[in-house]
Amino acid sequence: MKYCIGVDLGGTNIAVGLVDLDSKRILDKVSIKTNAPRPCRAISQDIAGLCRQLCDRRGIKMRELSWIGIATPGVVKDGVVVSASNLGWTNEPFADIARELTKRPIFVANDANAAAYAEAIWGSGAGEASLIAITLGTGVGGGIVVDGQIWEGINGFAAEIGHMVVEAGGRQCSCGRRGCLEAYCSASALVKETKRVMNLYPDSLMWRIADGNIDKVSGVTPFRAQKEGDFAATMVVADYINYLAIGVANVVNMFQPAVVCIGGGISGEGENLMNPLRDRIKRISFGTDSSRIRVEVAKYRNDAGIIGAGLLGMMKEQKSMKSMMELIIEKFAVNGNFVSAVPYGNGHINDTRLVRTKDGDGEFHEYVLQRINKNVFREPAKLMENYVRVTEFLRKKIKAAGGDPEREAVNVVKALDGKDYVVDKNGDYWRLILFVTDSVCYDKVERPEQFYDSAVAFGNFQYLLSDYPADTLYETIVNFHNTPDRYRQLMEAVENDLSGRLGEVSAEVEFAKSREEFAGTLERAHAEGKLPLKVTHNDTKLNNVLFDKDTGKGLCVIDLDTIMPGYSVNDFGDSIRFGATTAAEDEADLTKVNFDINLYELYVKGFVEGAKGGLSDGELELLPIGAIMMTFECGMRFLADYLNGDTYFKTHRPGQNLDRARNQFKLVSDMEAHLAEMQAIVKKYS
Ligand code: GN1
Ligand code: MG
Repeated sequence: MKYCIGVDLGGTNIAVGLVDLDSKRILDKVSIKTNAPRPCRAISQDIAGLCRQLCDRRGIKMRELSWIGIATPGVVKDGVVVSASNLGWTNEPFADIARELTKRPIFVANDANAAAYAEAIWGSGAGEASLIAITLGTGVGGGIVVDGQIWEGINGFAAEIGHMVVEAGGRQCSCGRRGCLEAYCSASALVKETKRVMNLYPDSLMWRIADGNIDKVSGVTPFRAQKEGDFAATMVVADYINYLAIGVANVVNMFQPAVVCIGGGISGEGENLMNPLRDRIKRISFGTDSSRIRVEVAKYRNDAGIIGAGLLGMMKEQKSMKSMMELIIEKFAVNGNFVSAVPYGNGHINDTRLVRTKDGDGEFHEYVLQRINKNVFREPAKLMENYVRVTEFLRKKIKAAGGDPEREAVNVVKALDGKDYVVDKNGDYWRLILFVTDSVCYDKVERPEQFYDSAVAFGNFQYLLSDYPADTLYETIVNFHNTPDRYRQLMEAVENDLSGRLGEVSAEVEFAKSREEFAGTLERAHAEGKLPLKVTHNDTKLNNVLFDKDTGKGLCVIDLDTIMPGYSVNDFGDSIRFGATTAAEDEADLTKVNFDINLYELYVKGFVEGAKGGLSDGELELLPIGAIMMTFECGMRFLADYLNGDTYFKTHRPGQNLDRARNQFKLVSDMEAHLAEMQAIVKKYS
């Protein structure tokens, strides 16, 4: 285990968290009042005391801490707080004092910069070479991280993005100048502008939302009224987004960062804010290729300070991401030299990049590079052994059947040392596969035939593997689709309530509890001999099938990490939960989420055909239950992850796992109501 401590020192509270650097989580935290102004030594003593308290509580020694990182308000340069008006400090050698009191390596940074660092390393910019964070709070904060390093500027007070002028001679800013982004886009500016407009529009819905009391206006007020179509609110929001877009576009034009991350209270508006913002930025930024720059909601909210501070010790280890990619690609037997690596696909687990190389003749070659998530797959070397054996097996069968193994199977590129992967200096495993040229994958069914094709592909995949020696397969995730065990894990998450979110999800927890008995249906059928274990894929989402760009036909099944002994009906079911629906997996508006029985029927037809008679009567009968089971299980997994603080599935916005869970549970209810029809459809095709 690798631990460190992150300290979020604020004008009001000192929050201290014990961070587990392996599982990327805060294990425990404490906080006390700052009682500023107080001398740096007094505050440092409190911090040292809190660190000891946390270590004691978790039974670890202070000297086991890799380091302590501190996020503080004010200007920081080389561990010295040059000035911090909130704390009443000037030129305090904070790092030296804290080091003396804790005997641990100390790193100090400005709080906005630390929050940006949290996003850059573990948040929305993880794995990217550069990130710029903009925090929309009481003020507008900023942070720039390039190649794993915070840009502090020569005086230590970069990056005051909030004090970039977006309107010459515009609104008065608290800094004494006019027209700063902060005067338009901070939460306080938004509230002030909302009130001004409300006074001009006494009929505006915003009055009702604020209970007729102007003092009750918050940053949420105009956004809520705008959603209802209120005219005055629509103006306020459009204005707000316009100025924010100008600010972001300026940043994008200057830096071209891989990610711009928007945090702070207002970012809680989520896609309601982000979609129009992205549109506007696209329209007003320079040049044509800003499309690769991701504008995302921050992953961390209240914990950004603790996590960012905790990660400060990694600054030394973090080298340029690009050169890191280059170093990894050089170790594989690729054609030519590294050109680029850009994020690719929408997987929730591994980090995936599309890599281009260029050979001596100037020809480009494309590959897919993946960092295997060690948190999820405990033994990547064994996983890769499965992966290569299965792909070799499939290639032979495809060739024998007259197919094209280059395009219809996954092709692993070996490392120069003969291994099937490269291990980097952090101990992370990387694998490289050939990119299937002219192929695409889909996150949502766009044409019904696609779904049918994917069914044939997954059915056939099972058929091809039906004589694969199952006992030689290493189990990459134990109890992966053991639904009763997933239920148990959810109850454990409920019990621990690590993130303090239990209060929000009581309805969902009840939903799961009332289906505890159901959760064991497939295990019971297996015990009764009705449902055999087979070699299955176990992650049969539509976006795990590649389609031919030209013909539109299903080409190749990908994402082979979870090939293990399992139930055929679960492979069927996982596809249904993801594809036979009218909305994306994380659609938050449940009125848009409905089970689509026509798509279900198409899938049944394709899957049964693809399996070429390989499904027994018992399996066929249980297909509809498999669909409900996988949807229910996946919902429980999302819910458990939400309760655990979003440590398993990647998230791109706050509350995403909860939305995913609710979405899946909505589908479960729909399917339960259609069970008889679902069964009749299976009969029709068997
Ligand atoms: C994960 O890696 P990806 O995105 O294909 C998960 C599946 C879930 C799915 C939910 C190893 O799949 O089990 O069903 O997210 N994979 C693993 O979308 O946990
Ligand atoms: Mg995938």
